[in-house]
Amino acid sequence: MRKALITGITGQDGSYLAELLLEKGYEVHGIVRRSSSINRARIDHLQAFEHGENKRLWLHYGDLADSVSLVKLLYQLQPDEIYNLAAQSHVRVSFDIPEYTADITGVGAARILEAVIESGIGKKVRYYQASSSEMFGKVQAVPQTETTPFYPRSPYACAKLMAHWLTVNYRESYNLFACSGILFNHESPRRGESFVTRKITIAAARIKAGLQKDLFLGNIDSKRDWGYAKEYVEGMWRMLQQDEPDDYVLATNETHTIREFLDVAFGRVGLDWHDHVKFDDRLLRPAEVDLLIGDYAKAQAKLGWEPATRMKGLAELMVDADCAALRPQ
Ligand code: NDP
Ligand code: GDR
Repeated sequence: MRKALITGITGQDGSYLAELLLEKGYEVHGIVRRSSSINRARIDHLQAFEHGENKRLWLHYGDLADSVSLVKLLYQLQPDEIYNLAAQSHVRVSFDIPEYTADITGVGAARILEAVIESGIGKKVRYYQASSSEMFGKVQAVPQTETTPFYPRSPYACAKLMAHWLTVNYRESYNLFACSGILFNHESPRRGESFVTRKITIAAARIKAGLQKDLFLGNIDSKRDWGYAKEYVEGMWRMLQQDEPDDYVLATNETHTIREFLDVAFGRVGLDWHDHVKFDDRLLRPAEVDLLIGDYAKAQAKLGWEPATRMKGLAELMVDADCAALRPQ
């Protein structure tokens, strides 16, 4: 039975990836952080795998800030695959806590890569790094590919760039099977509630239900390439099944403004967003990423991966899920 370790298993992508790997028959281990209240809602439905004779899901306390616990865990588990999804992943917040973001999102990758080497599993393990289209930042070319120059525009993007280059560097220095997935925005009903898509779909559902009146947003003119998270974790897995490690863009090759996302989301519940959306300048970023659109041709050719869900279908399925969650069970 193949064994995988996921950092960030309690996050959006971690939960979908855990599901996928369990379906594929893996033994799955996840690192969870200690917090004062339990924060495992996204993986609660997998509890059946945590108990009984067929136990295949283990959760371990740990933190990307704690090197020794990482080395110990890797040494004890000897995983076949590691997916490093943990991060302080909010771009706006990274301007408020840049040092912490650099430490977890950037240096965290150094800690886990070094733990791979120190624990002696470097020869057999396959490593996935969750890199981001935010690394492209200030537009240098469209659509963005694996060879488009990077120009990060936030402490988050700078930290992700460090993690990306460390992944490339450990691959070249130690012959590690290490891949960097440069993923464009991907969303789902499990998306964190402070990211713009989920903030919008929750608001559309609540306003329709009479529970909320207004929605405060920042810049609604930026353009994003939005895909469906459930499909993107399949791409992560495929990267680690290749003969050679490499870096890949996963995207939809479509871009839309936040205004367009608002049109679809509010339209789904028969509302006009212009009647409800208000501007709040506290939600602006000191530097913005104006336009992201990704070319996934390499992933299509080498991994056989392509997205099935585009912005419209995605916004609709998210609104439907948020409406359903408000109905009495
Ligand atoms: P989330 O913010 O939903 O999840 C982040 C995960 O990291 C959570 O499980 C969180 O734990 C964990 N985490 C945060 N800090 C630490 C720490 N110090 N030690 C251990 N774990 C920690 O992110 P997503 O699932 O959306 O994204 C997954 C990864 O992919 C992230 O690295 C993100 O930056 C990157 N990415 C995401 C994209 C997207 O559009 N979703 C696009 C490109 C890259 P807790 O639940 O306790 O907070
Ligand atoms: P992003 O996603 O920064 O692209 O990072 P987010 O949804 O936070 O912002 C997208 C765009 O929407 C604008 N915006 C707002 N954003 C938020 N969060 N809240 C608002 O109220 C709001 N109003 C307008 C933003 O300015 C921005 O232009 C996400 C994260 O998942 C990263 O971890 C990941 O690496 C990238 O996607 C790819």
